[in-house]
Amino acid sequence: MKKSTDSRIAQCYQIAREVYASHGVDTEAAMRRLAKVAVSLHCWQGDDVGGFEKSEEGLTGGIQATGNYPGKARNADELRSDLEMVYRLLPGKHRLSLHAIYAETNGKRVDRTELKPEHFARWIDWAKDQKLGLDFNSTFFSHPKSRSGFTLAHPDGGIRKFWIEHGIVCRKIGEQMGRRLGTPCVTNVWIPDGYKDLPIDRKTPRLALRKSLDAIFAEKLDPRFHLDCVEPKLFGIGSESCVIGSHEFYLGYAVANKMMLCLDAGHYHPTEVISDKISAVLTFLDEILLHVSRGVHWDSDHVVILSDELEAIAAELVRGDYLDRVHIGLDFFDASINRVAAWTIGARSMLKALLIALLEPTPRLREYERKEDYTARLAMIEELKTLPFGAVWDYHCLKQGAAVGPKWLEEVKDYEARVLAKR
Ligand code: RNT
Ligand code: ZN
Repeated sequence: MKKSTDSRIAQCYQIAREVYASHGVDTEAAMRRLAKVAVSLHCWQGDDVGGFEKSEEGLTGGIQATGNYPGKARNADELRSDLEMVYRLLPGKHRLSLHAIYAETNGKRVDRTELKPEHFARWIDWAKDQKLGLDFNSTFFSHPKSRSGFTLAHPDGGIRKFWIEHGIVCRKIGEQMGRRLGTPCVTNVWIPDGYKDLPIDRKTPRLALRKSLDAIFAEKLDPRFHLDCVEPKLFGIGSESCVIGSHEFYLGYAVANKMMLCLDAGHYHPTEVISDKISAVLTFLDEILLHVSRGVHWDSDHVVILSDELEAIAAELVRGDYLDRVHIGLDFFDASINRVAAWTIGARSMLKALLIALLEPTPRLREYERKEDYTARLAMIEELKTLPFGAVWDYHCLKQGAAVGPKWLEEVKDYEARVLAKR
């Protein structure tokens, strides 16, 4: 049975290969390139951005994971087990993005300013064992000292100092991750600071944020091990009128300080898209991070699907030859469906979008554009959509030893019955 399915996949692929070849596209080269792309999975989909701190604080910071699907990971071992399941279902070798609240402190209360690389030793050992690279995020929310909704831009110098120290220790942790794993760790800073209603003074908190960031990033770290990144946002729940770390703020900061900017697909106006921003910001920045997400009305964090915008993002990365300058991370959290499936759907969609982009006969489209033949450009973009991309995707998954087609869902359902349902 397995054998005949495999040979059917191979047959379909042979036909698809010829179809793409007739458009001047080398499917083998596309699959080779895709196999080298690492997507950084976000650990926080596995437990609704809960983390393992012993605190009653709950999730704050203007983000929300809605739903109460059973089986969420309750500790790091469960989270790692869930992640192993996801990685098995994906073609290629990928990364993991951790948040500071996922520290393992042996049951001890360790405040955010006291965190050290040793609190991530088990994560690092595991990543080494699994051959995964790690990325990191400081956690500026879900903490008593962020209750007012302000952290690095807080009017109180003492509170700002606390969060500055947190930012500093997180860079040290990220640097250790990079050193130990031999691949640079991107440490991302996102803060929730903002006002629900119209502020009188937008200037003072922005100046304060700039100073706080300068203090966090004062020490230069070796880019072979560690890369700094800042993430802007338009609004959050409870910060609808003004977010201090806005797009313009951080774009300016990243350019001025030669560091990475994170573009989160859910952090802009509803018709504003990050696919258009990639080439703009990469004109001035060496590297960027993406938080691939999906905004739906007020929510910025729905599970990623193969949407027009996802295809557009991937197309930009390929057309602009940006794959080596863009770190692809995922950022969504849905507690209303099986969490392992949510990760898998999002990550596989990202990889599919990249494969579609890699299978594009870009030189031909470019030629139409150069000749101002916009009729042919639009016509071909539409024709390409129905080429047999699925046959190449299936074959790629087969060759990479990943689940083919919806088979992964059976594996997740089985894992759910065996493991998740017993939590
Ligand atoms: C919030 C940001 C941020 C978070 C994670 C949990 O709007 O997108 O990246 O989602 O840090
Ligand atoms: Zn994000």
